Amino acid sequence: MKTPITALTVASMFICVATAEKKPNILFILADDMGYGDLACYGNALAKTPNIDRLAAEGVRCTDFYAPSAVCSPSRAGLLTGRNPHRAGVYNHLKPGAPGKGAPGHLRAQEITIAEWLRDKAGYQTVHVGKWHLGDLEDPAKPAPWEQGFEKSYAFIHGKPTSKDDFEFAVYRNGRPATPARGSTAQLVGELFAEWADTVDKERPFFAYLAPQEPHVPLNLRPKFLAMHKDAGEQQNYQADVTELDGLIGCVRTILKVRGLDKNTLIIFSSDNGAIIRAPLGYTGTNGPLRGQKGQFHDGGIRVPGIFCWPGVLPSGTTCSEPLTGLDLFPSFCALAGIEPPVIPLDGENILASLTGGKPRQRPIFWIRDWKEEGPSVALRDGDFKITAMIENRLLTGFQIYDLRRDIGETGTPAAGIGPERQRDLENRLRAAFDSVAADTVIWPAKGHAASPAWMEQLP
Ligand SMILES: [Ca+2]
Repeated sequence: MKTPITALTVASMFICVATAEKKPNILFILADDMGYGDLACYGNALAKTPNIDRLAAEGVRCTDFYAPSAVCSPSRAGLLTGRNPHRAGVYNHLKPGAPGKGAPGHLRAQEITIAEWLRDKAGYQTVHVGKWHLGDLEDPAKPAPWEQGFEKSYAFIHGKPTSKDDFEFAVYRNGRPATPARGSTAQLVGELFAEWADTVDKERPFFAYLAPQEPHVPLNLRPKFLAMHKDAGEQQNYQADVTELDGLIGCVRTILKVRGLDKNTLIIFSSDNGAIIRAPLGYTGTNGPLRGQKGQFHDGGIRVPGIFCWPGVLPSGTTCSEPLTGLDLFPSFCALAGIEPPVIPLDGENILASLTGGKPRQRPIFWIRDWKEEGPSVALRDGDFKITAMIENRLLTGFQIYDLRRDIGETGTPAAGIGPERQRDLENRLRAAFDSVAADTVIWPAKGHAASPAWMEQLP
């Protein structure tokens, strides 16, 4: 599968970008709770995911791609801002509620999203379709996608099942109030994206952010997809959902092709966090060889599929093993659009050259996990190593170091032999990353769920 990377490959990519008559279109598809091992192209023998596999076969499949957080809301805040989610004031999953009653945290109006930056600095058309989860859509005090740089937004709230294979939705087409819709989220995202694509101005580049909710529970139980997985045992329901999501990727590529929008278009596919694997609760996602699951700092919570497909520009059928993160999308998209990123603390880097092995990512990747119940903790990936620690009274304790190249499953104390110097170096890098983000963390004036970081509440 691995194709040798040559300097020519990297050089030609930049020449293509630099000489493109038009800035490239960017289409970002984000699955919800999809695990590292859920796709055929990531080793799942039961998965039927031909469209995503084709995306990987025609592009770069990343083996060490990380979500900005182990749960939805902070991950999405990081993906859209290029900043550690704490800098953007989103520490944890945001609970909805009536206006004024939900979690006080949200993506603040003053945060710069990649959508508004591409729209304002590079003239992009911007569209969002699907889940938002960065502030209650019902609450006018919290900026909605159409107030965060998306010229067009079809945001929805996933409601109750109306039948075994049908769900009801409230869809906010470019604003409030919402209108009802039914189906699966993959189906709905496809239909709404097609509706938008009919209105697209072909003279302007576009940035599209599609956020279906498969394979997050509740799972769709559509007979057609269940029948395709009748031999999958306890994975039947889950893999049926994954296959339905896979159909959306095929549908979206057809929509682009039919309308002549497929050329000069980079497609990125990823997930907001790892899979839940607690089979007794009916979830049968898999994180492949990784330890742990959604919500955790073992790689099963944060390492996710990451595919970059741009035929003719990025090499096809290659893998990239450089540690990369969704925080990198913002600065990378800026480079593609030929603009500078905003002069604010960004935690992402332009990884276009890293995708083809041309240049390693420079800084370590850092996460804060802010669950009060289990105690706040931090993690950092630096080269082959990952270091984790608990936060107690704002000090880091209980360091664990893993050598992920030799021990992908984080099975024990594999970093034995690392040497005291490298160990101290990793601890210092972890402290420095924590101090940088802690000094820049947003605190909400209102109290309530996710109103302030758990590690800050430990202080007297
Ligand atoms: Ca999620």
